[in-house]
Amino acid sequence: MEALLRSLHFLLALFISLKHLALAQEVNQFIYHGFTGANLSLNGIASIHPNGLLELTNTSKQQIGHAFFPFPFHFKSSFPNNSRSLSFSTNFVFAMVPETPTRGGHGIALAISPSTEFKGATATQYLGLFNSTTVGLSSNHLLAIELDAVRSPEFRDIGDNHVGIDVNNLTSIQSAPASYFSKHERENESLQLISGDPMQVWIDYDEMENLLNVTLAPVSIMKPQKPLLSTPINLSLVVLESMYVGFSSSTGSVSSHHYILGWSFNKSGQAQSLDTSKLPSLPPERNSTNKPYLRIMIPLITVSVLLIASFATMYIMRKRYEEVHEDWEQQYGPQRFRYKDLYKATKGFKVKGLLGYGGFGRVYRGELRSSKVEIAVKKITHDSNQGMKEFVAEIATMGRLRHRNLVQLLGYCRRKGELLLVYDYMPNGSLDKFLFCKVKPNLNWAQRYQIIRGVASALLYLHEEWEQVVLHRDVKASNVLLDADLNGRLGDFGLAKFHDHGSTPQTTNVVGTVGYLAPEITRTGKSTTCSDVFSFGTFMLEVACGRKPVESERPPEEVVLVDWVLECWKRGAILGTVDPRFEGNHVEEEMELVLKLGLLCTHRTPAARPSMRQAMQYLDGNATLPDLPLHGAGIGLVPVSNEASTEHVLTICISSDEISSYSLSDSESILSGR
Ligand SMILES: *[C@@H]1O[C@H](CO)[C@@H](O)[C@H](O)[C@H]1NC(C)=O
Ligand SMILES: *[C@@H]1O[C@H](CO)[C@@H](O)[C@H](O)[C@H]1NC(C)=O
Ligand SMILES: *[C@@H]1O[C@H](CO)[C@@H](O)[C@H](O)[C@H]1NC(C)=O
Ligand SMILES: *[C@@H]1O[C@H](CO)[C@@H](O)[C@H](O)[C@H]1NC(C)=O
Ligand SMILES: *[C@@H]1O[C@H](CO)[C@@H](O)[C@H](O)[C@H]1NC(C)=O
Ligand SMILES: *[C@@H]1O[C@H](CO)[C@@H](O)[C@H](O)[C@H]1NC(C)=O
Ligand SMILES: *[C@@H]1O[C@H](CO)[C@@H](O)[C@H](O)[C@H]1NC(C)=O
Ligand SMILES: *[C@@H]1O[C@H](CO)[C@@H](O)[C@H](O)[C@H]1NC(C)=O
Ligand SMILES: *[C@@H]1O[C@H](CO)[C@@H](O)[C@H](O)[C@H]1NC(C)=O
Ligand SMILES: *[C@@H]1O[C@H](CO)[C@@H](O)[C@H](O)[C@H]1NC(C)=O
Ligand SMILES: *[C@@H]1O[C@H](CO)[C@@H](O)[C@H](O)[C@H]1NC(C)=O
Ligand SMILES: CC(=O)N[C@H]1CO[C@H](CO)[C@@H](O)[C@@H]1O
Repeated sequence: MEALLRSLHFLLALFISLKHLALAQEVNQFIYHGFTGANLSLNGIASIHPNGLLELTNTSKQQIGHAFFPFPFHFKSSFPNNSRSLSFSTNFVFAMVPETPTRGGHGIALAISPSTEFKGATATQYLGLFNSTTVGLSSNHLLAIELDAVRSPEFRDIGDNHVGIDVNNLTSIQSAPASYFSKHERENESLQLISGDPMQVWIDYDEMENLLNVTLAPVSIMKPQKPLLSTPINLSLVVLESMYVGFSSSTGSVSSHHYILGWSFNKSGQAQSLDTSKLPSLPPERNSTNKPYLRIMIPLITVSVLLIASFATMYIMRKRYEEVHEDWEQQYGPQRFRYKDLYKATKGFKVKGLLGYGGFGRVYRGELRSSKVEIAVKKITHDSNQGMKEFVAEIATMGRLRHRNLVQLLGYCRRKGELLLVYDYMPNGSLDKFLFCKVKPNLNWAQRYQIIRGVASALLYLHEEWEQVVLHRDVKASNVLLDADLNGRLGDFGLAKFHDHGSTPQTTNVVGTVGYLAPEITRTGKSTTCSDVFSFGTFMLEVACGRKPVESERPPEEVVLVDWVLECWKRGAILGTVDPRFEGNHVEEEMELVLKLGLLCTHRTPAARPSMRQAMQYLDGNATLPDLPLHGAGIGLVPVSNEASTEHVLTICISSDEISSYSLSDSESILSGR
């Protein structure tokens, strides 16, 4: 019984060993679509995912991963007649998913080696195959096909994205940049090893040809006709009889996930093609379109870009709408406009809305969004804060002035280096355009007389009817604006004062406009109601005669309007100065009144000028113009002459081209009343 059992046991053992022998002899080919349950010899950090994906390395630094087929293959047949003994064929699908999109390493090598153990092998550029002492030794008996993603100068790497054939040594006997020959394009298409996309490699060696071919292609492409590398090599000088095949991979200071998805090997013929549909998929977040950093980074980047953009917008908006506020301004709160509102009202101070270049700045047309009120915004640039407090106080005062012949000042706004004044919008623009530009229609006498009276009543209001005396300082046709009903409205009041403080006036103490300036201002530098009356006189003559106070292109005796009217009046021909555009359609009495009042107002002696109340009365016909001889009417501007008695001569220097110097002659013009 015991003998029987023993013999049975023996038979069983024999059977098993025979089976093993048969198995060992059979194994000269294999094919894996994924490695689930595969009996691979794994080393280092290599592992097989549950879905069959073989991960040689993860992104841990300075690591090695080995995965070898557990049984050796016979490379040198003991039967010399076996011509295929050295030939082999293999193909596999790999993927390198770098830790950051552009940096990964070091690479994967398919190795044919006498052992599955690589004693002392190091990571990084040694790919887990050698170390610095073993590299290059012919005793290694090692053939490797490297897929190298890092350039190692010591091994004369051609770049950081190449395929090479290594024999015992990491200095490749041949290498080429990762690429494949495209049948359609009939040219080489380059590939990025660390793109994260699966790629296929075919390695074929034919002992008879003595050629080792390496071919690379994206996984979706059939095997290209032309190999990437085709290297003559006599493997019998390299390999031993029994050799293992497998993969070695390493990471360095840069790392990638190195994956093998499928592998086919054949020692006795052409390796079967892999069925790419049967391959395991890469970890979802790690395939090319859904890289982990992208999954996190894309929303992160999007959010940060949005944040930055909104902060930038807010910053730009804040910058754009930035204002200057000071504590002392709080009392003027109601008159303060927000810059943002003015910016929007004028559509960003577009050139299209530019109404003109006023006395001290540009004037823009706009419409307040909230109230739909049409406004004109005057932008005054100034470079100092000096006098700003006083000026704003004055503006606040001006804002309280109410008269139908004044352009209403609605408020102000302050920015760095900029002051904005907000006025009612006057649709018909300034009077000088009507008087001197032929584009605007002519104004008839009734309209002009109405305008003169309007301006006179505004000045009367400023001088006498308001709680304080307000000097305009710059009465002239271009400062008279016309509303929709062509009523004259005096604008820009009080601004001359600002001129005093800020910006860069050409004359520091003389304020006003040449031709409208009362002579005493040039002596004293002081404005008075009388000097406003003088300017008003000039303005009246301007409107009646339809010409500017100084027109240098006219005959010498006509250059200065006041003098010309005066001379004509002396000759009894005052109506000869009337604007020819009336074509005689004017009321002679009114015209004469305006011209004479103009002369009276421009009298050289301030005291001889009427007050605005008197002027108003004359214009309303409530009082008769004094029929007195006028002494020194007119500013008497005549070209400088040597005969003029110097003690009474005052020279104003004006930076104007034609008229650079005038003297105020003291010649007493005796006007005989008529
Ligand atoms: C890589 O794999 C090794 C071994 O499985 C593990 O210890 C390590 O934590 C992994 N590293 C990363 C970054 O996943
Ligand atoms: C796996 O391979 C080893 C040799 O590396 C062998 O000893 C073991 O029996 C094999 N296991 C199976 C299940 O094939
Ligand atoms: C090679 O020789 C062995 C024995 O010498 C023989 O069994 C085998 O059939 C031969 N193979 C071929 C391909 O000729
Ligand atoms: C390289 O590996 C060999 C074999 O294990 C070992 O003898 C040698 O010391 C190693 N060299 C270095 C530099 O690690
Ligand atoms: C490795 O190959 C290169 C190039 O053929 C050679 O210069 C170098 O000496 C080799 N290394 C060793 C250790 O033989
Ligand atoms: C394609 O690449 C191979 C190997 O690098 C090279 O020999 C061949 O000339 C290239 N062909 C073209 C069309 O660039
Ligand atoms: C290697 O490539 C060359 C050139 O394309 C070809 O002639 C040869 O048959 C190939 N050899 C193998 C084993 O694929
Ligand atoms: C390869 O090398 C072996 C040994 O040196 C030699 O016998 C054989 O003829 C060589 N093969 C070729 C194709 O040169
Ligand atoms: C190996 O090659 C033989 C002969 O071409 C073929 O019949 C067999 O299917 C191949 N096996 C594999 C796994 O490639
Ligand atoms: C990425 O992974 C998902 C899920 O596994 C898969 O559906 C998709 O096809 C993969 N994309 C690529 C380009 O591999
Ligand atoms: C002029 O007289 C009219 C009526 O006599 C009067 O209504 C008006 O107020 C007077 N104007 C002035 C400025 O006194
Ligand atoms: C003469 C002139 O241009 N009058 C215009 C003044 O403004 C109003 C309102 O815009 C226009 O209707 C007039 O034609």
